[in-house]
Amino acid sequence: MTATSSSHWGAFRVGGSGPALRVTPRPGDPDPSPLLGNIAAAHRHRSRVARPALRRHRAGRGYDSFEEVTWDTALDVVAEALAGVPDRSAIFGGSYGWASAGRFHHAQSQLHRFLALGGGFTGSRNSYSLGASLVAFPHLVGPRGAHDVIRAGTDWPVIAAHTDLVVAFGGIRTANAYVTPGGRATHDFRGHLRAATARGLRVASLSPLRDDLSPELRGEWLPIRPGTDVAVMLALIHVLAAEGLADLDFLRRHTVGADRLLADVKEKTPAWASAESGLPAESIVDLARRMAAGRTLVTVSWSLQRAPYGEQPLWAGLALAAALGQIGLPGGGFGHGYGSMGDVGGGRIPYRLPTFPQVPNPVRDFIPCALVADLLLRPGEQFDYDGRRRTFPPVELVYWAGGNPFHHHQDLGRLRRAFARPRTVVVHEPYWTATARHADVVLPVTTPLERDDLGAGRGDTHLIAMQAADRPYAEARDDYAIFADLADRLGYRPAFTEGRTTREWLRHLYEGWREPHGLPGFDEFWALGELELPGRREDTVLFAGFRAGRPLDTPSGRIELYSGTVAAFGYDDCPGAPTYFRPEPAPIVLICNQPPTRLHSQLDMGAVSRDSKVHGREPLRMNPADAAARGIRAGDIVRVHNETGSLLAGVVLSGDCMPGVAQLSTGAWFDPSAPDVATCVHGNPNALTADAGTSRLSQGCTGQQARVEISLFTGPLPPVLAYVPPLEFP
Ligand SMILES: Nc1nc2c(c(=O)[nH]1)N[C@H]1C(S)=C(S)[C@@H](COP(=O)(O)OP(=O)(O)OC[C@H]3O[C@@H](n4cnc5c(=O)[nH]c(N)nc54)[C@H](O)[C@@H]3O)O[C@H]1N2
Ligand SMILES: Nc1nc2c(c(=O)[nH]1)N[C@H]1C(S)=C(S)[C@@H](COP(=O)(O)OP(=O)(O)OC[C@H]3O[C@@H](n4cnc5c(=O)[nH]c(N)nc54)[C@H](O)[C@@H]3O)O[C@H]1N2
Ligand SMILES: [Mo]
Repeated sequence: MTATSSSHWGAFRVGGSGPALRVTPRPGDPDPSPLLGNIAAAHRHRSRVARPALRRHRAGRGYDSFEEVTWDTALDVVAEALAGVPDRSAIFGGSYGWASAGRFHHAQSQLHRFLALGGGFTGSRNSYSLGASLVAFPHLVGPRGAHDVIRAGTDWPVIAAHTDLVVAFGGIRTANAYVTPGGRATHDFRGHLRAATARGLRVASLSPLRDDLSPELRGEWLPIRPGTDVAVMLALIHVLAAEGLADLDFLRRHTVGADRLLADVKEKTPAWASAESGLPAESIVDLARRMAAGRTLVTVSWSLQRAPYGEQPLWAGLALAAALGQIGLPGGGFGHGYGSMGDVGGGRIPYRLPTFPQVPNPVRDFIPCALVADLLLRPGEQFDYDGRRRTFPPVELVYWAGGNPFHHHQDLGRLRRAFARPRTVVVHEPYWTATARHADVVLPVTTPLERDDLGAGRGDTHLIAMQAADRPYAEARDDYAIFADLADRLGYRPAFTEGRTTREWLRHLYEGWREPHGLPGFDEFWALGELELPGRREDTVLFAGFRAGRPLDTPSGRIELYSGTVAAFGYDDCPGAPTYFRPEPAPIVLICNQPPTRLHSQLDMGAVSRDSKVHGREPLRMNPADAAARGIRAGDIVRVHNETGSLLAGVVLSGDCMPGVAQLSTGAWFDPSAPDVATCVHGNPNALTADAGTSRLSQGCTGQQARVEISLFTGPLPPVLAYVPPLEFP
């Protein structure tokens, strides 16, 4: 029997079961993701959580082993712990993370509904992906404009048809575009790139890594030191202004703050930007001229804002596009995140997809998500965020379902100290992740292969019937079933379930949604396995309406190249206009980007991810000259270290890294089992990233870069214990 299913990296078919489970791509997908190769080996991997488990209280969270208990015992413990926190703001249920594809079983939605109906919880806002963008853009282009920039940018077919030159700060990475939250049935990204290239599109990729430019694209790599993009952007505006190539009419009619900007860039010469960025001054002058000579799109990848002062490259990039005057023209102007995610420029469906309903959270306290360690370490203290001072509530109970903070957060040593604080930590997980190891109660949950669901992502082509392909592993249960039983113990099961089983919910969500679209009934859909989403559009031109005269919802109605609102906040780390902050010097800047071999930390034990490791450690790429200067050769194990922490990784030499830059993707399972050797012996870069926000404006994640030294490691190599369930430890 074959089942249809889906993941954040695409839809697929499943045959067989248990260790013999086989995954094949969805037949209609022209370019399926290589990440499908991780699924089979992970399905029944030993790192699955088999039964509910309680921590044996000995050395402290993250150091202890666990004891398996019955579901009744575990649920009693969790219900009692929840009932023991009458002040609901002391329950932190932000639970940031991607969980799995599937519109009903989405773990955060399940948790948030459960906690909100029980009286509320302290939540979290924004994302690690777009921490600065989600707060800054509403000031620059208004809330509606921000939504458009982030969620409804110019579509790829429009770019393919109109754009001559893409100036891509942070490049356009193929590996990232396979991924879309909720999934994508048809990976058309590389097809669009090939069509655009065939029509003549060229790309200038400004990035520390050569292979940030997809091989389907033609153009050049302009190596740039991390964190210096704003200097180059301002110098490009300098050249446009000095050579009479800036569109002064556009600036006057559609922006505020242009006079100030033009005065400010007088000093920002190409020679100055060259000294900052390492890019030759002639390249900057030449690029500015080429930008003005045709239809040009300035794009800033999401990675640029996941760094200190991450608001600035957004603002300066927008200013550069404004100076060119092509904002609102087909294929010209500004873009954000091309090559960051598959749904950017990837079309839209002009209606909502079926979604598990939420209820309002009675608690008003929240944090921007990347302040989680501060929340736990600094109760009662204040923090700045978007023009307000707020207070961290005291937290007694942390509830996480569908995320892995011991993958995603910075300075994991500090996070360990933070997780030692609350009275209770509850985690739902299919796998024994580092986060599960830092819990008191671990509840084993199913994967999408073990339950029915509906699958589709933003701008998707199809709705997928995600059909259970195998029995749940051991005693694993759905998040939904767990919360239903907890709600029962706490006296609100009917409110949580509305009397529906999972199958009844799926039917209910689907039937309530499909009718206006003239789609078949649930049983027919389920038997078909998928259906095409009607009315899909791929013709969006960002800010076309604005150019035609519709004001933005900023205070001025225009693009704010100077924001009086932001200026009035008085933040020295985010003033009222785009500002260059010189990055701290470092022997090596470590780029901690997204892994091409998996999604974040998910299925790190899968075949594609495991095959990439060097002596079982995460591969670290570095420039041959930097390696030679340190006596390091390909295949060596190195110790990467700074004042925050250290890790072991396996070396790959590559001229694709510019000198002074190394690259180590996120997501190797955090393994602090040999602390005398390194904070993480497996190669999770968050062992040594700094836990600091982008600025007081957004407090976004800055994990994309770390400043490190790299040394040859010659000691005895400790084993990687990250996948060994912590049940048998002494
Ligand atoms: N240094 C550095 N750090 C970064 C970044 C960076 O650029 N550099 N990027 C950041 C970004 S953009 C992001 S989005 C984050 C990602 O961080 P996360 O989203 O936290 O990472 P995932 O590995 O996807 O974690 C999802 C977890 O949910 C579990 N899970 C899957 N399905 C289910 C389910 O149905 N129920 C439950 N209960 N659990 C489930 C998985 O096993 C996995 O452990 O990382 C951030 N961290
Ligand atoms: N395969 C795969 N795809 C994914 C994910 C995954 O885990 N795996 N995660 C998804 C998620 S949640 C997100 S948010 C997106 C993230 O999308 P992005 O944030 O755009 O992706 P990254 O791969 O982190 O970074 C892209 C590139 O930016 C470059 N870069 C870093 N710092 C600088 C800088 O200062 N200046 C310049 N010019 N370039 C810089 C790096 O060379 C890096 O390779 O990816 C998504 N796609
Ligand atoms: Mo992300």
